Amino acid sequence: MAGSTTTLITVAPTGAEAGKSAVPALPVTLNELVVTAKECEAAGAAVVHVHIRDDAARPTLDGSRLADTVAALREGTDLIVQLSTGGAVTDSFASRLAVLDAAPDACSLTCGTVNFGDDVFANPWQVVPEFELFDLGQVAALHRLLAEFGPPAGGHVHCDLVMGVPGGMPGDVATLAAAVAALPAGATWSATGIGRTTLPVMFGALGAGGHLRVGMEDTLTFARGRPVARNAELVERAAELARIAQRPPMRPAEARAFLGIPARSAGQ
Ligand code: KMH
Ligand code: ZN
Repeated sequence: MAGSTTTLITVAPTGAEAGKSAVPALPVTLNELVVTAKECEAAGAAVVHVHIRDDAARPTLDGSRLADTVAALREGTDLIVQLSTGGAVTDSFASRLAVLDAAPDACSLTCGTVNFGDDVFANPWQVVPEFELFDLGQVAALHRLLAEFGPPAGGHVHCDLVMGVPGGMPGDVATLAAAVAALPAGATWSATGIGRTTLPVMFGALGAGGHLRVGMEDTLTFARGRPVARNAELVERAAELARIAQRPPMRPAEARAFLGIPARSAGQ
């Protein structure tokens, strides 16, 4: 498939792992999330990958909070709103599936179980895109999923390679190349490297024609000894590298067409 002339940038601003007390810059309230999303959109992001927190800043999959979050992000931005169905390692399968009821533009779907630091992120055989791949075995599971159930809603397969999780595939260029070579024909892909693998994965992805995910879900250190101050600075860096690669950031409307996500109707 012809390479893309622009770069899809996804921001994953919060995640389920970092704590607010340890990472004060982490957006955990709805207001903090919307402010962050606006800044990241201005910096070049087209998709926001969302995990939410409760009043005590703990991860939650509460249905009405999720619906309010989708509505507020749509009200405040043009970003594609992608809710996580991965949640936290402690969430039940039923509550992760119920995330779909909040009717976001997209959801993440991890294609297999992976060791996750000291925990296990369980994903037995399952539902919808974007396909999150933490390991090469999960690429094989994606082929199996598509063979059995056909393409997802919108007809387009877009994957996100999540690299460098302790227990998943390493975040290096050789592994990136192997994973990309194994993807289904016609699939598009983004990549993100956890922690110190952020930059090698970002440079590798841009060089290989892929797209980028950045954010404090994956990266809490901007440079050695320097914590991330704002999600938007990670998006700014990714956007700058994309421009240098002569594949400037995709805007949300273009990203919708690219991913097969319908344009928003009035009031959405
Ligand atoms: N928080 C991880 C256990 C996803 O969002 O879909 C799962 C995760 C994947 O972050
Ligand atoms: Zn996530």
